[in-house]
Amino acid sequence: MLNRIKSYLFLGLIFTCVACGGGQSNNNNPGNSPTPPPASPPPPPVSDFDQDGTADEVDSDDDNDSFSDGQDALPFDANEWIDTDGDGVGNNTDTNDDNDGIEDLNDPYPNCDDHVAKVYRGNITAQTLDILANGDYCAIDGDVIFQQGDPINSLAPLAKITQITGHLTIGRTPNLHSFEGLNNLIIVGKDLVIGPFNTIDSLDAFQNLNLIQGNFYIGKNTLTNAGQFPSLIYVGKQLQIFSNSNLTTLSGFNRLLTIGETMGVFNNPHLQEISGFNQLNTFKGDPNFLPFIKGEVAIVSNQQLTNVSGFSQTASLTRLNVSMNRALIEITGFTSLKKVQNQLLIYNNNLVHFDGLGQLTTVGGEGDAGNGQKFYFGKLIIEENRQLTSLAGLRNLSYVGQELTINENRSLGIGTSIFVDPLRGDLAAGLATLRAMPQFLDNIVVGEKIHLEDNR
Ligand SMILES: [Ca+2]
Ligand SMILES: [Ca+2]
Ligand SMILES: [Ca+2]
Ligand SMILES: [Ca+2]
Repeated sequence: MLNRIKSYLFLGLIFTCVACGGGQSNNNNPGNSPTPPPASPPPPPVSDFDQDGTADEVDSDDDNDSFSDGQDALPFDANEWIDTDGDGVGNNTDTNDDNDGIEDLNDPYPNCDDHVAKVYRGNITAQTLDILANGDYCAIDGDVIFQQGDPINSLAPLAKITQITGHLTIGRTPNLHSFEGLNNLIIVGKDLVIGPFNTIDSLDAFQNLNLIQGNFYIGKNTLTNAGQFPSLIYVGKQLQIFSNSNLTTLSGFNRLLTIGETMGVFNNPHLQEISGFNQLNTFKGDPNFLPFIKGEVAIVSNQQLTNVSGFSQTASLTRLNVSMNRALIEITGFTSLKKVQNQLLIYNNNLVHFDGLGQLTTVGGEGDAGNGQKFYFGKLIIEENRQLTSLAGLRNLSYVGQELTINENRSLGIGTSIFVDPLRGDLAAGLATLRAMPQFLDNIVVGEKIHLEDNR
């Protein structure tokens, strides 16, 4: 190959000379015009695995799965990033992550091969943390709790821990400046509580956290972004993000599939944007409490929040509550939401529109109360959104079980008032009026109560 390159260079030199005038006499000899130089060899094709326009050679995340190549066990497989046993099969595909002979489903410590390392049995506190540094442990059967002024300054002794069966609580530890040390944590068996903190500004160390079987609370911290959690697929109970004074962005959580109970984002005074949560499609709920199953998203009192986007796969919820976000001008997310079982409440925001909800067809339902009587449940309440000019977010709404209230949205331009409740009004007449209004579908059905007033 080298010789061929040399010969191209040689030929190139000759033809350069001809072109630059050294062969001037040849101009008088049209029969001796120079032959064109051979085409230079085509450049080797540039490999761009994830087709993001950045060549692999300079792309820091070749498969664009949000795990940088250095952190990614399988940097050319967007579905895999951890390979606990290093057998070349990523944990999401591998049915025995630690290759200990026990399948993951039957393995109480699926990422901890007890032939190689041990399970520490007992609770870990600031006083006992050093035990981990001196033993070869990969899991903790107990709680890990650092709080109330514990003097710890490093979580490095936890660096090999993949699983904590109990609670993990870290807050009020004034000497701790990083969560580095939790980088291999994959499973928390009970609650994960992060905060209060004013010494830590990144949650990046939780990059491999996959399952939280209890509640997940991020509260009273000075973080600017409480998002990311690129591995997290499951939160067994609640996810609550609250009172984080510097939080401006809540993004990420894009592999989160399931929240067992409710999700709340409230009292984050500088939060401007909520996005992400784009795989979240299941709120596990509790079949014993039908129809009031759990499964609520509440976004409340975030004073600088301007948009809620994301949640693009959430098809049904028990409750959606977007209230008292005084800067919130639009809801562009929830674009797959078809049904709200118990209550859709959009109250006292600065909303101009909530067009993202345009797939919503149903709020609530009805049941048989006996004696041929029905009972109705489910409320849609859109109230005191003083800048609201459009109800286009309700363009596919066809059914509200119990109550439809659209009230005191003073830029909405609906002059008509209707007040029908089960005791006072004529529901059929109210519905006829409602259906005749241009903003509503002609066939909307409301089971019990209609309240439209003061939407000037
Ligand atoms: Ca690329
Ligand atoms: Ca990657
Ligand atoms: Ca593996
Ligand atoms: Ca195993």
